[in-house]
Amino acid sequence: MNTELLLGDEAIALGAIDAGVSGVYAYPGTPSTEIMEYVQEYVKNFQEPIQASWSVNEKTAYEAALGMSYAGKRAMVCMKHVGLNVASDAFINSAITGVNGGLVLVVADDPSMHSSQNEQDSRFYGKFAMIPIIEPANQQEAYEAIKYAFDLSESLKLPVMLRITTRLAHSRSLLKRGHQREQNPLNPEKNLRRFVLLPNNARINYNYLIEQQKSIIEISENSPFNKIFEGTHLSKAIIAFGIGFNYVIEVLQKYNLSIPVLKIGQYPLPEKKIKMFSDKYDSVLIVEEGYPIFEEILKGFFGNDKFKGRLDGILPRTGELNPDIISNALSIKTKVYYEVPEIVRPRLPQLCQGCSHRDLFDYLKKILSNYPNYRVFSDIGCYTLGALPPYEIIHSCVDMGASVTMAKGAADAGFRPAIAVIGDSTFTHSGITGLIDAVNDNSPVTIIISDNRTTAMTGGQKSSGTDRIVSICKGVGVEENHIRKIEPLKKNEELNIKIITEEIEYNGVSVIISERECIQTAVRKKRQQS
Ligand SMILES: Cc1ncc(C[n+]2csc(CCOP(=O)(O)OP(=O)(O)O)c2C)c(N)n1
Repeated sequence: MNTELLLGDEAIALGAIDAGVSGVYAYPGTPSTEIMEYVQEYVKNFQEPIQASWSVNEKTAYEAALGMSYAGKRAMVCMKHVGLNVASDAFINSAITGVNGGLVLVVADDPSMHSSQNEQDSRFYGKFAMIPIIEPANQQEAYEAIKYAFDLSESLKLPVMLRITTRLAHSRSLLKRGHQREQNPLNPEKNLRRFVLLPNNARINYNYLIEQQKSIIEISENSPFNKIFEGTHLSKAIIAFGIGFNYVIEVLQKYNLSIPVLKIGQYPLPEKKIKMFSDKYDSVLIVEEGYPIFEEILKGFFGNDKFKGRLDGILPRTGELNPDIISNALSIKTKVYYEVPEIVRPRLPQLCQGCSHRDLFDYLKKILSNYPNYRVFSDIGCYTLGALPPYEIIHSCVDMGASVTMAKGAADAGFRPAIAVIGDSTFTHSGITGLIDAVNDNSPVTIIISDNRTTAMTGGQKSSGTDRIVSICKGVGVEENHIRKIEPLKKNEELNIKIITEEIEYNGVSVIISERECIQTAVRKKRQQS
């Protein structure tokens, strides 16, 4: 057995490789990105026959994994929590079709919104789809949970979700590596109707999924991830979920407390185990990283006040937990280890010096000062920082792709000029369909694709449309003479302002592609060459 020092994300990647995965599909998103990066590096270094490619978005990633599972092989699909909103159609329906080869969905939630628009809790989705969820408490468990999840998926013929959060994804720990097993052979689904969700088949499958629930709960009752840790306290106990267990154990050990703990790492909830455990105590602290989903269920409609947690303010309602928060909930006054000096104040993030988005925003600021009451719809990527000083030139960031369609909606309302700013990766992720809507209605919109030839925000992964953005726009029907390319450099300012102004004045769909390589990627490439 080897020992490795790995991030939670890397532990998952290695877990999948060792579990005999044949395909890993993903779209980048913090804090899940390093899973695919590790697999790709491993495949490159060890020539493993594993398909490991970035998909154009989370839905295509999920569907590719489902196709691989249909063919009988094991597939893993990885995304951040909001990515599951994009993949949710495929995800929910895959619980109705079921799977063939093991299919594991890894979804990384971001409580406290370190790099996200919200802190939604993916366990809701798992419950919604009625499939098992595994929530590891540490890196070793994450590594082992992947094999367990593949086996569970293959025995139940259902997708299995593995839910992690930022702190586990992005912290390192030593772990013991097991053996690498063989991949599955090709063995396509034999039941030719199972994956055809026509109403007649879907009803049969759905009823079967409902029937399976009893046995899925029974598996949870006996799961190695759901375990009681005895303690001597007679009236107080803790139920700790996922990484919450890590925080709880740290506090109990540090302060030498002997409070009984029920650790939950597999859902649906093991109802009998929870009842048997909590019946013995007057007060049970519920430690969930994320929404108080199960606290609410345990409290019940009339609010059983034995269960305490985020809903009654013992723990904060929002944001990430940590050992200090748990200590306070257990009425332990914790020491502040360090004072943050006055000089250290949070600073707003900034675009890099030399970033191509900067020049574009300089142009837009100059052009739009001529339009009273202007608004610019935008999207998610480095360019979102254009909402902050010194630019303050963009006015929306909702979900990937929304810039194009929101600009269209505003144009439909009569708002002029209706401008969208979107990055190249976001454009191929989910901007293209909105552009087709705009073309179909000949909406007066100006779509500016700020193409830095990479997915910069998440660390510079390959962008699906590089070198093909013009042909994509042509292909979806934008008139050729209203697809304009500019190179955002100081020396081109006059020409670029003229081009952008012409297209803003045009009463139809126009696309401006502002193309210059991300400064970080350019520097990295240069370093590799020297
Ligand atoms: C549905 C969803 N998936 C993934 C992400 C993570 N994410 C944020 S921005 C972004 C893409 C950024 O690339 P691009 O649009 O090319 O802009 P750049 O950062 O390169 O300027 C990604 C993958 C997200 N916020 N939402």
